[in-house]
Amino acid sequence: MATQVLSTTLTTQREIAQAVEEVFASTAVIDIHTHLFAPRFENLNLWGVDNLLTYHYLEAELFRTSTVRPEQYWELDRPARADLIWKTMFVERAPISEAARGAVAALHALGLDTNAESLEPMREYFRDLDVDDHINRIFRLAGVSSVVMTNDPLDPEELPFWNGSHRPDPRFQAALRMDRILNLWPAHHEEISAQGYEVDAHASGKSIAEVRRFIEDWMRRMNPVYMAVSLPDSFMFPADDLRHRLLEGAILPVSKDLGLPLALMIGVRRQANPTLRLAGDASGRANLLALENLCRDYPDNRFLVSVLSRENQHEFCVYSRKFANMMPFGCWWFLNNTSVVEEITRERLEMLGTSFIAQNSDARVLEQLIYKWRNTRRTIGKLIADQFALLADDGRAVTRADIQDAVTRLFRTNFEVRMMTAKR
Ligand code: FIX
Ligand code: ZN
Repeated sequence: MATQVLSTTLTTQREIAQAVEEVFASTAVIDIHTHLFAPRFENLNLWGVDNLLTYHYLEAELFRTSTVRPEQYWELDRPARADLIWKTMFVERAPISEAARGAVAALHALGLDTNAESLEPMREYFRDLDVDDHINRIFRLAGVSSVVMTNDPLDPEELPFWNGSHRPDPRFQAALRMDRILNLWPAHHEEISAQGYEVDAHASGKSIAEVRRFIEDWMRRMNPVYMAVSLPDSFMFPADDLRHRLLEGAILPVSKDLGLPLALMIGVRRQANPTLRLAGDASGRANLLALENLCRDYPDNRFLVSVLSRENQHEFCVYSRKFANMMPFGCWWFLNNTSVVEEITRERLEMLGTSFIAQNSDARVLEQLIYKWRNTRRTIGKLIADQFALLADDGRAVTRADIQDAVTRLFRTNFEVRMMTAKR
């Protein structure tokens, strides 16, 4: 784009809104947290209409809409589950919830008939696709340049794909996820032993040092862009518990020494209703004193932080103002709905300017990138335009370059530059 255009002052609200829309449309984002997998992970790489419709957000809504009981639903194979969801939630009524509307937006963007009664024509469309081309097309449609996966070194389904050499796929970067280690040690420590590390049920003796060695080895294998853990609403730090010992003795030192951020995703109540499986998790208000203690006592560590409860968001902004070693990211999961994104992102723009990572998709199925990023551009675009219109009104000349700079920071460089290259 010509410098002249970039430096032209935008005076009216309409000019500003249009510039934001254009800048946003031409800026590819980095999606810093997803559950997508590169094609080399074979069946873990989820795409296509049956996966799209059996997304756990939709499954949770199905049980409110249909009389089918979870145990009956789980007996069905995936296409039958998708058929049931389509019939109940898309054919028999208008799919107006955010997740249902999202599936419509994704299918529509691919030119598929979203009023169809049967899924067969859609299945046929996906059957003929070349996966690699399809990924490139979806990334283009979604305006995404790369995504970060969620990679668990104790996940038995994922493990086989990390053996041996593999060519890195620049579209998919790794993130080393540690939920099983930090939240479920009693059930999973033997899997660490099975990989050749001397750990025990109480994380005593050599265990902590061995966890450190385990993580360092996996760092070399995965080359992750950050380490991550989701934490319950009851999370506290410091605490007299095993998680504290693992964090203090192994995870925080590795994160600091390797200059790799630790992502803390706080506030999930796992399996509030286990009969719903993946759809059975809920959220709870957390005590963010834990964050204050961590960020203050570990000033040389960098933290990426997302908080699940809406009720925590204002104090989360306040803490972000206190600690430059913390980078807030995204409107996570139950927050990723238009009304809540609007509310909390406006608050963040007002309190933090452009010093946060505005959104990630959390996509589990490839085509979800289309609707999740479409929603984000639509909702957050308006908020950015509002801030710039107020700025113009208050007497500062606003240019397209200012807008480009803000969008690039919020959706690319706050991660790419501030988080990834600060120390490495
Ligand atoms: O822990 C997480 O990373 C969560 O995002 C998931 O576990 C959750 O199931 C999800 O997909 C939310 O969007
Ligand atoms: Zn996630």
